Amino acid sequence: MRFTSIVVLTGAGVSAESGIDTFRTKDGLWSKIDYRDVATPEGYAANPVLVHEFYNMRRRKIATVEPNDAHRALARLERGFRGDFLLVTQNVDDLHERAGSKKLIHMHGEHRKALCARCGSRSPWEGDMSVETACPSCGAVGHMRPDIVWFGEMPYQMDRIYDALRLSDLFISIGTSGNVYPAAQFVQEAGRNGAHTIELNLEPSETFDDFDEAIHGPAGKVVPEYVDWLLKL
Ligand code: BJW
Repeated sequence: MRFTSIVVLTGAGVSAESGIDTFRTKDGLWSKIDYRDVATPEGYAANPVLVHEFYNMRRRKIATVEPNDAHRALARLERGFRGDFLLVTQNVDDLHERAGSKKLIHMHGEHRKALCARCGSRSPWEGDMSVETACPSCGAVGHMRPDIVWFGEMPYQMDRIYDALRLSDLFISIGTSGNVYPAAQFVQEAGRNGAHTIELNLEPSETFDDFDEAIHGPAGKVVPEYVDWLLKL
């Protein structure tokens, strides 16, 4: 293996073949609902009932789907690679961990966690949530929200992610349109520090020109093929 440190970034496209909606494709979530209503702090303040309904529906959905070959291939890469490895996902589903990934950061939060806006505690969460839900830590009612990073909020563990990007010699971006920052800038950060950068996506992303190399096709096909090739180097 000629690489010593790999960072993988995944987006909604890696879970598409498992049956999870993407955001910006023709039939994606943002074609059905205005993101300002459900994915901003202002939308939540204006209509928390709508926001809870939106996330309850999506939390129920992830319990009905399974990881696909792309998730499994990334877990295989983590197990088989001897250097430093970090998987950064923008996805809020749990399909990477269910496929076996362990060195993983959910930079945009997780469906299966709740955040108390009053005391700041995070709790594992399985069922529905409402404006009447009490915080398991402080007991306050009416302050529980999905532990999801909305527009205008700071994504999680950015220091750890940028440290890994700066040390990486291979950056792999999978199933993301490159529309949302700061994730859309990771390719530049890794490339500036000398990493080889590759995009694996159904189609050229918004940041396609920033990559050294690209393979376009469905993640369930191109990711296992690329991982097989990497592990044979
Ligand atoms: C397949 C496939 C198959 C389909 N196989 N591929 C400039 C600089 C910095 C920030 C900004 C900036 N300009 C504006 C901002 C602010 C804003 C932003 O980016 N706005 C843009 C709209 C312009 N960003 C923020 O507010 C973020 N916070 C922030 O910036 O804090 C300050 C900060 C600055 C600098 C450093 C550090 C901090 C927070 C962003 C929060 C995003 N939240 C969401 C919703 C919550 C999750 C949820 O409800 O589920 O996260 S938005 C949504 O987009 C979701 C996703 O994680 C995210 C990315 O989408 P993704 O994954 O790329 O999905 P799609 O649908 O766009 O693309 C899917 C791709 O897959 C497509 O290309 C398909 O072709 C492909 N595909 N099937 C392979 N089978």
